Amino acid sequence: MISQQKIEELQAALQELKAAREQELEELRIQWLGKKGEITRLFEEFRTVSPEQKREFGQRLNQLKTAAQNRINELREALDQIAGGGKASFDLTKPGDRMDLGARHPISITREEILSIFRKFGYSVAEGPEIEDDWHVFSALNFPPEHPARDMQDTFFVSPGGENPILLRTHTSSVQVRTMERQQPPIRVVCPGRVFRNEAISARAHCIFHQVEGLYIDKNVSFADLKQAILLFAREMFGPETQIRMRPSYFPFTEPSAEVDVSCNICHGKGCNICKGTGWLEILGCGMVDPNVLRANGIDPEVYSGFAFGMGIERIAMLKWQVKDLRHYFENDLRFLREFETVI
Ligand code: 2NM
Repeated sequence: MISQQKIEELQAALQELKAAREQELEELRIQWLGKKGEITRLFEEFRTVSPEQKREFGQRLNQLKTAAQNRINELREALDQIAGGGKASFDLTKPGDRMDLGARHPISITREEILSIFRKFGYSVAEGPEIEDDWHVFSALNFPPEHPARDMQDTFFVSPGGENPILLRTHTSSVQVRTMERQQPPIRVVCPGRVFRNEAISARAHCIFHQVEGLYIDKNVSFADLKQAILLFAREMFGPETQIRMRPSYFPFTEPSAEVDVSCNICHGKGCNICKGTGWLEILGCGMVDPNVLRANGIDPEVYSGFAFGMGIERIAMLKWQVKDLRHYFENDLRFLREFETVI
């Protein structure tokens, strides 16, 4: 005999049904709606119900059947959503989406090339802090107290004022000061890193850029040694035919000082728009380390001498790849970065 209670029990049980796989769902469907299923069996029993009860039980039974069908459909949809439950709802043979491949930044490529040339010459590589104090950036490098580089116009101060203000380094020479603090000559070191100058941003200047500076101190180091080191570097970097020329210059930390040009690797000296018709491109500054710098860093200038040089990585990279605007290096436009995908 079908009781109302039995139908209600089944209604409630419907809500508890769960299926984690397609096969479980099929078993539930057979159990509830199949030919030998629970509900089919109730419909058979229904035939024996007295005529006066038929109408009411018939209605309830039909409601139960519809609810069971709905519940099974609900479970099927849920299974389809979690990737089909054995029957994949997506095409497993479809090729994957292409992933964007990263490439090395031209500044990193150039820095590594510069460093590997100097490693070959026997230099070691040193790095140091970007946030520095006045001593390591200026005083130990023979910058007089009133030197304009110390001005707020040129230098970013973290905490200005006092004996030894904290600031962002304007060159990586500060790392060479730290090397001299730690180590007596012979010293052969190159220092790559980010430097900061309070400048208006343009095609040729940026307030953040990258440098490699070098320092060589030993007994009897001469200007001829400096010139040969720079010539060998230039030929490794820009090709064996490269010529250099030196023009007198001034830096607080070197005396004498020079600016170095390389022969234009585009027109080979004939004159083009890259070298502005001169046949020469400026690549770095250098000089013999001022005795005041050696003395300030505990090295006896009567015993030792040395040379130093500094170059901007952006500038070297611009010459190498004819990059016309420095801002490209900082904007991370993929169209620019992708040009270097195949370089390394
Ligand atoms: C330059 C040009 C000339 C330089 C000097 C020193 C140190 F620490 F020895 F004094 N480091 N780098 C130097 C000299 C840097 O950059 C254009």
